[in-house]
Amino acid sequence: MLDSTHQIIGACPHDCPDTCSLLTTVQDGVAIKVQGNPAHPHTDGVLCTKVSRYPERSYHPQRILQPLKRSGPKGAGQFEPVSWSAALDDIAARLQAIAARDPQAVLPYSYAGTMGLVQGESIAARFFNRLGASRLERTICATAGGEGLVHTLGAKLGMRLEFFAEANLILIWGSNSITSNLHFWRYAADAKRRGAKLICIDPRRTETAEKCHTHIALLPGTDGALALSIMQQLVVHDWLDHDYLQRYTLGWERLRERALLWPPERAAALCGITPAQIEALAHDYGAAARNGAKVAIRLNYGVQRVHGGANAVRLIASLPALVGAWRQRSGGVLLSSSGTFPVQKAALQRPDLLAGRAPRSVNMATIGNDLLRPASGAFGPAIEALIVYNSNPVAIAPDSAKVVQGFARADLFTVVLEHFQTDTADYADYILPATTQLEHWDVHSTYGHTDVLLNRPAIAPRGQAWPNTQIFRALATRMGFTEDCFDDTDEALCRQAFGTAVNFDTLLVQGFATLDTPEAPFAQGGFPTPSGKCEFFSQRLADQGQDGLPDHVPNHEPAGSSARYPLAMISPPARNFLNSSFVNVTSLRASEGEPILEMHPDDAAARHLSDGCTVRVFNDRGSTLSRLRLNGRARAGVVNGLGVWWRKLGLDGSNVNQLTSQALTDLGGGPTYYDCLVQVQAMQRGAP
Ligand SMILES: Nc1nc2c(c(=O)[nH]1)N[C@H]1C(S)=C(S)[C@@H](COP(=O)(O)OP(=O)(O)OC[C@H]3O[C@@H](n4cnc5c(=O)[nH]c(N)nc54)[C@H](O)[C@@H]3O)O[C@H]1N2
Ligand SMILES: Nc1nc2c(c(=O)[nH]1)N[C@H]1C(S)=C(S)[C@@H](COP(=O)(O)OP(=O)(O)OC[C@H]3O[C@@H](n4cnc5c(=O)[nH]c(N)nc54)[C@H](O)[C@@H]3O)O[C@H]1N2
Ligand SMILES: [Mo]
Repeated sequence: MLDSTHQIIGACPHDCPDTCSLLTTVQDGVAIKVQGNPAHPHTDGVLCTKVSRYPERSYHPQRILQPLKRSGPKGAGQFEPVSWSAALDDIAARLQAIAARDPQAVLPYSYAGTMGLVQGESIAARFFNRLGASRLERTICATAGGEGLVHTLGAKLGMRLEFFAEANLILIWGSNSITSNLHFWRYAADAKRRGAKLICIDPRRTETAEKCHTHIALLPGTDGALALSIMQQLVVHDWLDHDYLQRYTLGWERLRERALLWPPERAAALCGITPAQIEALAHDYGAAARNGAKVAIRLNYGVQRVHGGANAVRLIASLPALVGAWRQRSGGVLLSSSGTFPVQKAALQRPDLLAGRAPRSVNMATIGNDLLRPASGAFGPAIEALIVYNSNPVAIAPDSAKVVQGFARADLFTVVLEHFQTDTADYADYILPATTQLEHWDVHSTYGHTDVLLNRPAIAPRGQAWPNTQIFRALATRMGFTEDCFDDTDEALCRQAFGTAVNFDTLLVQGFATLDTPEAPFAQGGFPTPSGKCEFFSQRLADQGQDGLPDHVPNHEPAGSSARYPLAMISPPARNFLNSSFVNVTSLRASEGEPILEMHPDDAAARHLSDGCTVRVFNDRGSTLSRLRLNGRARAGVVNGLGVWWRKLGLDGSNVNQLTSQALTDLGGGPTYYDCLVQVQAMQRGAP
């Protein structure tokens, strides 16, 4: 007789560089446990707290398990059950009527609620291409840094994750690795045990900063100046690899000149640190490399959520070439490994279905303004329908007041595919129940390591939930889209994702497959840039009218530039949440407690504020309430508002994005969440 208990290998779907291999224990058709797969080297049998609670999330009593139709005013969150066929018939009819006027009035809005290539942009992308809907620029997270990297190294490539364990020095730059990249941290901790020095560069004293030997708490948005000043020191002390510079880089003379403008005194004043800190950092990096040590940088997206984010990444990504760190497999920089994967994007998304049309693009970071924009020659038609999947824009997009106003438009038709009634789902006309990772097929690339992962369903879909793919297939049928590609099954899509580049049988058997990548990708140059070199100077950018050479680009809202709003606010992730996912999982929300604002004791004393009081954080864009914490994590002049809470689970029905702006980054059109000035005051008794 078959044992009723068995284990299924899957993949963690979340937007995280670790992309873990999961082992789900199923008993009598019920997933009773999710753990890290011990056979997968990077996962090594270990999961973060959040994802080990995956069954609690999937069996949550508030899971949406049937289609729902709005029964109250927009945004009131009142719904009544409706059948799948009634919902799909009505949605298709509404979309057809809009598309008959102009299909660009329909906008998809999606991000990485699941990073799966199949439940992400496969059938959904085919559907919107066939319709001719507006395209969404998916900028919300990483495009500034991505552009910075591509214009320097040529692609989103870098050091292999596992080789950090052998490094002698690791700069952890703009990354709270213990929270957001735990399986990198395990390699860094290995290196530390073997004697490596760890240096954290982060305005916040994070749990990661605490475990490093040195913490440099610079002001937000000043990383470009710091990198230039490190370069200045490398030049002055001649800690340079002249041979590497000469053979494998482009534009050194010009960059050298610019770096010399940044002596430590100048940069330190801007960064809010001391010249001695910069000198010591440059010494740790440059002198060590000069002596043959392996110097590695784990850069993360924390640095690029400011006006000059892409330029900062260009400067930091240039450092390894100055000292020849790339010569060794345990030297260099890693921001993203996503360029490693030969994803067959055209096969999955079928841009040919556009049939020559070139619909306009809408930037997801400015959805607040764009939903409120009337039709115009420059913009095109007003947005009349919004189909949201794998994202919670009302909570996570910047400048919430505008976003909420846009979603509340009575004439906007909104469909939300979700697991839960999120802040965004509250504004839907229809909520369609989607399956979780335990219930569907998918295949994953990652941005933190170099393995492909397969996710097999562990349990049957709960209630009437459908995979995103099935929902878009059914809509395609109702819209009269008859192309064969809408019939592809999820398993077939998993096979198409990498074509022959990955052995699918290996994936089926062990759940992951390691790509064959070079150990030291740029040991002998070979950068995938137009020149084949590490491009300090980018002709491509110069041709676009940009500065061909990277520079320090000041924040839109520089610290200290406003008397009314004297504090810089950053809003990095809370450890037990994943963006806005998991906020509604009771055990995890209990660990976080309440929306927290961390402040330096001097800034608190100046405002007569004490630990634990409720504070109003505000600027011209809005205000939100938080619980004040004087826990030693905030530097003077900077407050940390940990994100991203569901608005309706916060203290006053809002969250930190009430304060963030829709201003964009220097390249890549990214949002500038960490470029935000505020003031803080005690909440007045009786005040609203
Ligand atoms: N637990 C958890 N894990 C996550 C996430 C989550 O929400 N929760 N988010 C996931 C996502 S979407 C992503 S994109 C990845 C990466 O996500 P990231 O957002 O890069 O997350 P962190 O690694 O926390 O890095 C942000 C760090 O940068 C710091 N920082 C803020 N401004 C600056 C600055 O101007 N300069 C410097 N040097 N540092 C700054 C913050 O204090 C914080 O410690 O992590 C993923 N992993
Ligand atoms: N203030 C501030 N704001 C931020 C950030 C910050 O650091 N500070 N970080 C930014 C970053 S880096 C990012 S990446 C964005 C992330 O923003 P989003 O990509 O919107 O991520 P989540 O908030 O996690 O919301 C994902 C939603 O997708 C749903 N989902 C998951 N799987 C599926 C599925 O298979 N099907 C369907 N239909 N739905 C699914 C989940 O239930 C969840 O509600 O937030 C950004 N917002
Ligand atoms: Mo992200």
